[in-house]
Amino acid sequence: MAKNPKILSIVLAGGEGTRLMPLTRDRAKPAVPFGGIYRLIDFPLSNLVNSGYRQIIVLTQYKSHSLDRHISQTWRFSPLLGNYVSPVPAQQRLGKHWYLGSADAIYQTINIIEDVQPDIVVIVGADHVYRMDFEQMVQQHIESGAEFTVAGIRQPISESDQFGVIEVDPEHPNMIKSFHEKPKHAVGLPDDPNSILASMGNYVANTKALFEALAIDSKASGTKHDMGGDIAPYFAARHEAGVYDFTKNEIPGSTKIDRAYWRDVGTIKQFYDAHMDLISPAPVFNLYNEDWPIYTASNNLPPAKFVFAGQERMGYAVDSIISPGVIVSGGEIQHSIVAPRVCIHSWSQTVDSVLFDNVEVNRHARVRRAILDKNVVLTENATVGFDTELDLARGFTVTPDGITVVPKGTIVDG
Ligand code: ADQ
Repeated sequence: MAKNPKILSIVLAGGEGTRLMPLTRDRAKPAVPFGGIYRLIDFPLSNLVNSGYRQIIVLTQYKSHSLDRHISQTWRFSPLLGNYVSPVPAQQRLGKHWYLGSADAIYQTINIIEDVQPDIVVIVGADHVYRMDFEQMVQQHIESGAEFTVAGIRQPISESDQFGVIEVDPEHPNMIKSFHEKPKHAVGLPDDPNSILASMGNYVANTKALFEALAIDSKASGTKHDMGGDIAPYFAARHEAGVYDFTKNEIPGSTKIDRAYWRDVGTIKQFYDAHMDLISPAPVFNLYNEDWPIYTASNNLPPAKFVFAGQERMGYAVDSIISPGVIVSGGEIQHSIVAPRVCIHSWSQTVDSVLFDNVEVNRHARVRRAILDKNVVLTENATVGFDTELDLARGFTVTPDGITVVPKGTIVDG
């Protein structure tokens, strides 16, 4: 390995995100808005950039228009220094089909990777909320001599069917003994039988070994051409896979509370809960850490404004995140995340909710425990989140935990 290895980062951004429907009806999952002003992809991209990795390709596929637009408008570097974030749409380079899985996505992009000639590739998913310094993982990868390293974090054993489950080699604690993708049954950790060590879907690989693995996988039968399902187990079986313990990752400016925070936001419930994490008084995930900023589009909007906070009407927000361009005029917002350009009118109530861009809550309307997608309008006296039967009858999604999701552009009548 060269002393200063050349590193290319690859963001896997082609997932369909079916479990986030209807938020992914018109947009790729990595383009789903998060935390008022961000898109999900801003988290992995900020992590890479803050780690010092600025040669990045983003593999896109489904409904990638708003994702491509966001990347090209927001993630532009001066080409002078050779830095770039390039969206790469599905290539159909090796046949007239879309990517079969995340490994196939990389395999079909090999010519683009070869042009860069990296020694090491850093491969990250695009749908998690966390901070991570990938440089620390790369260092361990190089020192361990592994060909492929997987980042791991403990998760409850009850969720083992949602993750790649890592069994560590007891004699070599930095190496993986076996890797099983989303097993129905898993064995708990020796020191904590209720937990497993889950793959975070982030990998560091030596390019040459990865290309060999992808070539073998492309010809194999019974493969899903998936990084977690096929490539990680391939390296584990050859005793060439390392594991990086995410809890060791030190982020400048992070506190004990928000260190090792990692959330998969693949379902509506997880997406909603991760939002609520942002507004807890001592935040479990601190957006205000200026030593490790999360970057996004600067939108040139005016500041948020609050008017009519008299006794008769209450124009206020508490325990909430309020974005630029919002007008709160005589209505209440409690424990909610409010995106840019939202308009809250008199005598309305917004509680425990997530409002996307340009939502309008008109007079006397009430919303609780709901996610309102872009451009949703609640007309006067409309309610959302109070009557499950009514919400379902109106075509909204209601999760088993009672979170109502109103699709983009819906006019909800009172
Ligand atoms: P999943 O997230 O279920 O599990 P997958 O659906 O392959 O796996 O998504 C992984 C990443 O790849 C996502 O960022 C997704 O957007 C992207 N992706 C999926 N298909 C793609 C394609 N065809 N082209 C481009 N990008 C694509 C994975 C791992 C598990 C691990 C969990 C952690 O497989 O082992 O535990 O992530 O959440």
